[in-house]
Order: sequence, then structure tokens, then C-alpha cells
Amino acid sequence: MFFLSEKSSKRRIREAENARRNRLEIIKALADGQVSRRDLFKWGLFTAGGLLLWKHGLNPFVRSAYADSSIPTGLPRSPLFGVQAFTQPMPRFDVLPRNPNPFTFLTPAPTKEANTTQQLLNPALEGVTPGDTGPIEGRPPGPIWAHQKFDTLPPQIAVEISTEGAKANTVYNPGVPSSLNSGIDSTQPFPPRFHPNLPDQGPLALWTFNGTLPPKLLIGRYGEGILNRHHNKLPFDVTQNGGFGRHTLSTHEHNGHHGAENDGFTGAFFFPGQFYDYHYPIVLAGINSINTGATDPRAGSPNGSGGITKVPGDWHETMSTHWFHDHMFSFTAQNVYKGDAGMFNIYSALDRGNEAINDGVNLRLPSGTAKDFGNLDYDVNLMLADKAWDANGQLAFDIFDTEDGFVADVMTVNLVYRPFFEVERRKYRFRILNGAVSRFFKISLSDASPMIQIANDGNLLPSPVVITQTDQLGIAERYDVVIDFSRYSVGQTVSMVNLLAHEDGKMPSNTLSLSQALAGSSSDPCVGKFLEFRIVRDPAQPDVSQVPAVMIPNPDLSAIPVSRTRTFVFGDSADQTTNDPVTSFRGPWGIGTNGGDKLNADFGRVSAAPKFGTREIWTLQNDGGGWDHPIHIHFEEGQILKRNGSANNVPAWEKGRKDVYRLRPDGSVTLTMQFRDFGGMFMEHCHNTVHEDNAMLLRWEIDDGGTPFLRPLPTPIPRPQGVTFEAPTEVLNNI
Ligand SMILES: [Cu+2]
Repeated sequence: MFFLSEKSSKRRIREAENARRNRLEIIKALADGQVSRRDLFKWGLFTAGGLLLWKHGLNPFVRSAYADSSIPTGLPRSPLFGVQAFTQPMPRFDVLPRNPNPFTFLTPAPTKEANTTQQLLNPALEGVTPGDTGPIEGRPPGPIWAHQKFDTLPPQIAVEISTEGAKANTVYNPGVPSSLNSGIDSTQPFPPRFHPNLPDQGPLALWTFNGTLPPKLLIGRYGEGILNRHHNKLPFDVTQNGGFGRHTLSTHEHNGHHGAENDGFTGAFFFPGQFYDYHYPIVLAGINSINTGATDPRAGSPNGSGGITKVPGDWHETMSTHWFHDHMFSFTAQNVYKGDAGMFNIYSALDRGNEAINDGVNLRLPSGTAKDFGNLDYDVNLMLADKAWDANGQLAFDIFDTEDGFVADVMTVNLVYRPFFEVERRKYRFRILNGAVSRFFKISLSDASPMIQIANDGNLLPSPVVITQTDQLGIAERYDVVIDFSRYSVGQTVSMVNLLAHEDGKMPSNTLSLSQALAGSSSDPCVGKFLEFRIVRDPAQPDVSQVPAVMIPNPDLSAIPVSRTRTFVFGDSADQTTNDPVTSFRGPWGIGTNGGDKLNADFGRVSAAPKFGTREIWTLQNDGGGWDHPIHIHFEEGQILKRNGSANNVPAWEKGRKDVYRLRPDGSVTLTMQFRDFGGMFMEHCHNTVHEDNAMLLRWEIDDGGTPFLRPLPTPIPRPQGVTFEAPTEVLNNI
């Protein structure tokens, strides 16, 4: 979906506004239960593929007789209320408090199996009659959804978060002094606004972690498990969503190597008034089979006083930059877009977040020196996302684009509009997350000077790669880059520039040259400068950080046999073979497994069941040339073996471990993964979240790792009164 250009006629803009209102009425009727999706099909408003048809101005995709724009559109351009770019500082992420001892900090104390203590339910919840009770925790009950390794690796840190409507932040902790946060006074309330001169977001428009801006940063280290108690404080009434977003939640720690009960499975969602305890043990993959005696200091964690606490597992599997976001079945795009996304920095002996400690293990990447680990002074999280808002400045989304993807017209960094960021003359690390719904980015600096890419997705590369522009960042991909600002003088500026234009959400339409992008010659308003660096001073202390020539070599898999190969084809015109009202969904998109038909998502269907403790090779194939798909496979990092059938096509920055695989038009990726340490049901899906929601997602599971896991696993069916289970709707042949 796209937006009207500013040159569009008033009539065309009015038409788009009307269409939007009509569609909002339909979605309200859907949400209120006055009509069902089935009704919409029956009335011919949806195609079998899930695309809303044009009826009486419902779909401005379809050109009217007086359309004057060459760009299809669903929303008028977002009004900027006279706000100029680069007139506000970029806020650092808001660091979540880390509380020792979850068992005394949290009330009630966390439990291995879901806490099914009953509470009286709010009758505004769907399917609830007055007097009904339900469990306080929304995690599916019983042993299959118990925290794996809860007894052997109990959580040591408690983090308590909520998802709720927008409000001012009175406890903002940027983790650095104001001088390293572009002068922002964090003692002042931080308003829920994209710019000081834009309107506050209302509590139904913006739903974020803790209801506040800036986005949240979770800090963790290996060997120190986190219990993340997530409260759902969204409105009980499902229709109170400001036009988009779903009040049920499932939070995915992307790409945690955790048990499935903590993965944010799309069908393990919980309701307003409930919490869900996510246990992130933060272990190295291979914990059960490699370095089990914890003797290698490279498999280690900062010990708080300059030393290393050794941990079991394979140090080659060390991860650094994660993020966490909602994964609600068929509503992920809306909920993530609405603000339910944060980042997670994981520290280790190798990637310590302290650039001074010289112990032969620490890579000494740009960060800072004051704290033993996790210094954020020169280690900066950047979340890029395009947003759109309505005439009142409230966040807007086109819920009826189920085909291409949603592309908006305002560029934000850390959820504010095109900010500036003050830097010192030294090296910085930027952890860049593509947090968009459907948009890809390609980044260069405005003076075409080099950046050093050190990580892709969660993982440091085997070796750094010097680039003058990034590859296309698919949705959910992370690129960590080091920029050395010592080459500039105090008073100079340099900007990050997006070179990649979209005409719709299918894929980028074209790459602009740097001079074209800077000249503003693209019709896409998200092309061009989006973040201005202001070089403001020399560092008070010398920059002792390094970018070593060798960082984290890949795990050696040569001795591990390949148990089997699988193919997955991602494309449109998919079929739905099931009709479970909770677990199945219809849409244009789907995934074909091992030569079978392309199927719409059903989280009750088991499409693959790799054997516990094995290694496999998977080929992901894009079924078309008119779109791209960034495919995310949950649970363990993979290594790309081939692109389009050849190892020679794998670029240097994809030679480490990955968790998102951008297929490119007509392209394929062949990768290898292991399935170890934990069990349960996981997912594989497109991370163009509009494709994911409509319905390019499948479930695979590790169900042979011993008790309590059954083959196949029963599917959770969440209700406010408690989660029940049902047999899989379908188990594909030869899983
Ligand atoms: Cu896709």
C-alpha cells in the first residue's frame, strides 16, 4: 500500500479519505462481530485470496475515473504540521530495569508451569460472560509449555514490562548521560510524540512496551537468565483499537535460542488482564554437547568485575543484537507497527560492551569503559521504521492491504521523525534494525565515506566488511556498523541516507544513486537523509576501541552429518486446506513444503519436524519475480551455503550466522541449521509482516526430544477462560 503524492488533487485525496473511512467501518464491524470474514467473502468483498475488492469506493487501489496519481494509494499523505527534518534530537532507547532475584521481586513468583491461579474476568473481553474466571497467566498450561531448563538454569534477573496505550514516560533511562544523548534531559517527561511539534499519540493509536517512548532496550548477558514478565494492559474491548491492532499478544524474542514456550509462538497469545512469563536462559547453542564443562574462556560472560564467567556451549554461536516484538497470529504487522517492538543487546566475553578490557578474548568493539559490560556510550541502537498518520496526526495503517505490504511515507528513527544525533570525533557502533512492516532500506553516508559492517542479524561476522553502502536490509534484519567520526572536524555534519525507493510493499522499486537520493528526486518520501550526525566535540578520553580482523568464525559443521534436506517455496495463490476458526487463516500468500502445494498459514498444521539433535539443509525458494520475501526461521542460527544454487553468490556480509534470509526476486537461499538443546513448536515465515499475516507462515516442531513432548504436539487454543488443546488440524506427509 502506498500514499498519494502531495501533487494529487483535492478530489483524489478526498476519495482516499472516504475509502479509508468506509474500510474502517468494515473493520469495526468485523471487530464488533457484526460481520464475519466469511460474510465478506460471501458478499464478494474479499477474493478467495483475501484481497479486498473495490465496492463503492472501498478500495482506492482501484483507479477511479479521475485518479491523477501514478501511485496506487490507500492513505493520503501524512500531514507534517510544518515540522522540519533534523530539528529534534534522536533519543537513545529506554533501558529496562534489571531486577535481581525474580523469585522475590515478582509477585506472584514465577513458576515452571503456567500459573493457573484464577481471576474474575472482565466481561468486555470477547466470549466472556459476567462471573467467568480465567488464569492469571496466559501461557498454555501443563508440562509441554513448562519452562525448559527452569530447574537447571533458573532465571536470575527479573524484567517486568507491559504493553499498553500511549502515555508520557516519567522514568526514561537512556543508560548514558545527557551529553551522550544529544542533550535530552531524561528527568523531564518524554511525550508520546514523533516530534515535539507533532500531536501526542492517543492511547488507542500507539501501543508500546510500557506505553511509552522511546522504544525499550533489554540488556542481558550469557549465563544470566532473564524472566520477562509481560503484562497485557491493552483495552479489554477488542474494538477499542483506534482502527487497527489486536489486543491479544505473543512476544517473540527474535532470534532467541530458547524453549518454544518462550519463543512467542503465534498461537500462544494472551489476553488483556493476563501476564505471560518468558524465560530467556541466554545460553550458547550446543550447551548440551559442546564445551559442556565450560572450560573455554571464549564461551564466557562478563563477570561484573573485569573477568569472565565461563559457560557451556559453542562460543562460535555467540549472539549480540536481538529484538523482541509482537507475533500475534494474523495481526503481527498491525501490532508491531503500532509500537510493540524493542531491542535486546546480549553481552558476552567476546562482545562485552567494554572497549578497554584487554584479556585476549574481548573484541573491544566501540562501547565505552565505565562499566564492566554493556556500556552504551558509543554503542547505539537504531530502529528504522516508516510510519503514516491521519489528518489529526494519529498513527494510521491500511488494514485492507493484504497483498503487497504496507509502505508509509514518514521516516522515523527510534520512533521519532528524522532526528539528529550528536557524536564525538571517534568510533561508534550502530546496531541498525529494520523495524518496518514491509519496507526495505539501503543505507549510505551522505559523503559516501566508508562504514565497517561487523554484524548481520544477531551475530558478529567472521570478519568485518568495509562498505560504502549497505545491502538491502530486509524487514527484521539487523546490520551492526562501525562509523569512525574522527575523520570529521567539530562542527561538521554527515547523514545516513536511504537509497531505496518503494512504489508498493512487494519489494523495492529502484535504488537511487547517492546524488539522486540527496537531490530528492524520488517520489518516495522515505528516500534521502533520515538521520543527521552532528560532530560536536573531541572525546574526553582516547578511543581505545578496535575492529579486529577476526571476530567470530562460523561453527565448524564438517563433522556433523546432514540428516535430511527440505525445500520451502514462498509465493502467492496459496490454498487453505483447513478451516479451524482459531488456527487457520486465508490470504494470498503461502508456503509449499517439499514440493507440495503452497498453503496458507494454520498454526495447527505441522509442516516439518526435524529430529532433535540433528542438522539439516533447507532451501528457501521465492516463487516469483515481482516481490521479495525476507524469511525468518525461528530458534537457531543458520549459515547460508548457497544463493541461487551457488556459494559464489553469497556476499561477505552474509557469511556469518543469520536468522533472516532475504530471498530476492526469483531467488533462493540454501542454508544449514541444527535443532538442539530445546524442543517445542516454532515457526518459519515471511517477515514482510503483511505477507506473514496473510498467510505466509508455517509451524515446524521438535517433538522427539523426550518427555514431555508428544509427536505431534497438541495445538494451544487460547481463550480468556484458559488455554485448551486440540490435535493438529493437519500433519503433512513425511515431516
Ligand atoms: Cu514476503
